[in-house]
Amino acid sequence: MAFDIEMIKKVYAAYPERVAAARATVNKPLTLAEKILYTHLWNGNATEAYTRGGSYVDFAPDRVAMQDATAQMALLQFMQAGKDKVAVPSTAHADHLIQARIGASKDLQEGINKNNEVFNFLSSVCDKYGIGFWKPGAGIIHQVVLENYAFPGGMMIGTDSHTVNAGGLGMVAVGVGGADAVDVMAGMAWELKFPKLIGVKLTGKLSGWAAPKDVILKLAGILTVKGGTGCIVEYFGEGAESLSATGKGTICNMGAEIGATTSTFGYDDSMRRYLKSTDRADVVTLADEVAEHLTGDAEVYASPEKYFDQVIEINLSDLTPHLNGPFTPDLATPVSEMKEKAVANGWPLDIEWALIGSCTNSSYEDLTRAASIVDDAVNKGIKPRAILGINPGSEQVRFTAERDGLIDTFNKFESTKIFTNACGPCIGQWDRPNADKKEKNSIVHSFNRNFAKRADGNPNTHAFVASPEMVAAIAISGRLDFNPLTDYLTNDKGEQVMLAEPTGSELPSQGFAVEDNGYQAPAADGSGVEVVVNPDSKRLQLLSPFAAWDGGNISGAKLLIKAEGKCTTDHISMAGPWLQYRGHLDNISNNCLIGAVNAFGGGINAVKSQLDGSVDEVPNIARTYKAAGVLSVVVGDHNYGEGSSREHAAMEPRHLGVCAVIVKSFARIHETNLKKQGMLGLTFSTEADYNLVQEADTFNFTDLAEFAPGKQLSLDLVHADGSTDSIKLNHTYNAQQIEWFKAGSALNLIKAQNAS
Ligand code: MIC
Ligand code: SF4
Repeated sequence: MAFDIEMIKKVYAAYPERVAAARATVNKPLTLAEKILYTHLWNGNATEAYTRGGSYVDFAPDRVAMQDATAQMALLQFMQAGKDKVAVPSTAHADHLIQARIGASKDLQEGINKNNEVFNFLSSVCDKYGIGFWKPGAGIIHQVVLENYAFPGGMMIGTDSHTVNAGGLGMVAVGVGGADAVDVMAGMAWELKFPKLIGVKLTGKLSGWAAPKDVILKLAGILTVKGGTGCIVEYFGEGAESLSATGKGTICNMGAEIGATTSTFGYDDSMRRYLKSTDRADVVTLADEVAEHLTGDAEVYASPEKYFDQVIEINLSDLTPHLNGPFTPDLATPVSEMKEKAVANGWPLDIEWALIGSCTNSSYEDLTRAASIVDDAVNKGIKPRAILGINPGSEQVRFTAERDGLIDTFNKFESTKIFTNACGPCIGQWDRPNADKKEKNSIVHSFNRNFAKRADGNPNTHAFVASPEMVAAIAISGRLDFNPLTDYLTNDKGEQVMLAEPTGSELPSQGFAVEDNGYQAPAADGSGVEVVVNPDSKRLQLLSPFAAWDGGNISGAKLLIKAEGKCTTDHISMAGPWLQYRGHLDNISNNCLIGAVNAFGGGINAVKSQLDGSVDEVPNIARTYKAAGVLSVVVGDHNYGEGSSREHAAMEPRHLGVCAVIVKSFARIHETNLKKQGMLGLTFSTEADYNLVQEADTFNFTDLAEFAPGKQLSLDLVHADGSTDSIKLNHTYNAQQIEWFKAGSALNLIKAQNAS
């Protein structure tokens, strides 16, 4: 039986009337995304047709999910909101903090020992406020959500950008910062700009080496890391129906890498099969009653160009395996072209490590397809050249894979490492031998992100993203440019052999099994549960409110850093070793912007102080400004804040005295996070004004008192030689968000409202 079935019943019971109201209001056939959005309006039935990419709308998500690295900050904020219990079903998952080193059982125990304080904190906060807790080893948040909580036509938010994975079961699932989660858990509306809609028509059928991953690797190549910003991607067509639910999850998961708000698929038989096999036949029975509403209208899919803002068609029959990277997930290369491209670009061709796992590709089907390649190699007498590392997505997947002999198959390669059911190397939780030597090398993995330093902390590791079956093939060949469709390998008899095409099982033929899934239900009445935060802790710190705006023009603010080029959340607030400080704002602030490239000189983590001309690390300079009572400003390039949902990337600069972040363009979640924390997140009205910003600039806002929706702000850039450039800045703040700025943060406003 599914969790929270009563909630799901209620959602479906409201569907017919709400869809009818939406249809009457919008007055045209509806896409699936619109149906889900309009059935989840905070104010009930639709009374207004919203402008895509324009209207801010209040929604009522059905549930919330958080992972350990973001839940700490989300729950520290929730504890300040003055509520006894969460208002909607919510869960927290211990998955990001466990390091991959030796292998699953040792690593898990070490992870628990090392993070004991944080896990105890999460376990007790969850217990107190009615939140389900998935203990360390239970699995990666998005795999666990897909297996237990996702349901067609539902809406959820999660404090992780890959929450979008649940689109594989037909949800609108959106990654948000912790402050957004706090709103919903506190019983308030969740605000989102009504997204634009991209329709992706999938025709044909995958075959041979092509996998669901290749659909999104190809799409990322077409749309780039910003192409999906502010959009929901809706997949449809006969090709969509031919994909498994977990394959759909993979595609939706990496929608985060094109900046999409989320991605989704219509309810179909693959979802029925997956729901039944994960013990949720009850959800199928309910969903079937409203099945017509859980997919887009036939007219929409027949003439998509009339109903979507953009339509892309991909023929699955033509799709070939891809490798995306290095350093960015949208640099797509068909495997057949890798030889030439790698040589031309000087990418190292030898592969030492090949990693399968992460929330993107750690399903049972993924493991079976990768295992089939290993099995074939073993049968043909081929030994692997690289080490294969595997993180199963959940304990349920791992247990079933073990029962079905898949783990034994992987272990037929002596060097294979089976790591914990956790994020592991995907987020730098990997004690890779010799990574500190910083040698230039390539790795290949089935994850979603490959930003510099992400997996092993080495800036010279070139990481390439591929399907699990391609990762297995590359592990065997040890070559980045290996094309299994054309290339031969030499076996132990000296013969030239080719690897057979992958085969796999969508679902385990004997069903899933698990002994202990790692779930901890919260106390029925948590009022007696005490949550302790040791004041001397290095890892947890209760929050103190940020100061409210004083009503004046911000003036005399100094440039902290002008970041050049890609500046993702990994550059702003690195993960890996820093994950341990995610519950301690002051300590984690020591990683603020340490990965960003300084536009003046190209250095990393070295900026000049305007107080005394010294050059020091970014957080140190920020702290000296703060100590001197001087505000500071961060300037950035395009798609600033791409990647993670981590609100630390907004809270750290805020904590260190940065008042404004001015960039060419923002990634969605990060822009909202800045607003929530009471910062000014602004964009140059003329992109080239970025070039006017000089190293020793002082920033004077001149009309902040007139801060209003849709009205530009004016800024004087005073240069060191005394000259001034006056520029205009755009913003997307609505009236409510301006109140957050005025109050010092959205949380300050909630607290004030609760107190009154
Ligand atoms: C990631 O993949 O970058 C993370 C780690 O899962 C983040 C969340 C975080 O930083 O804790 C994400 O994607 O939101
Ligand atoms: Fe974890 Fe990686 Fe997925 Fe983020 S992308 S949730 S770090 S597995």
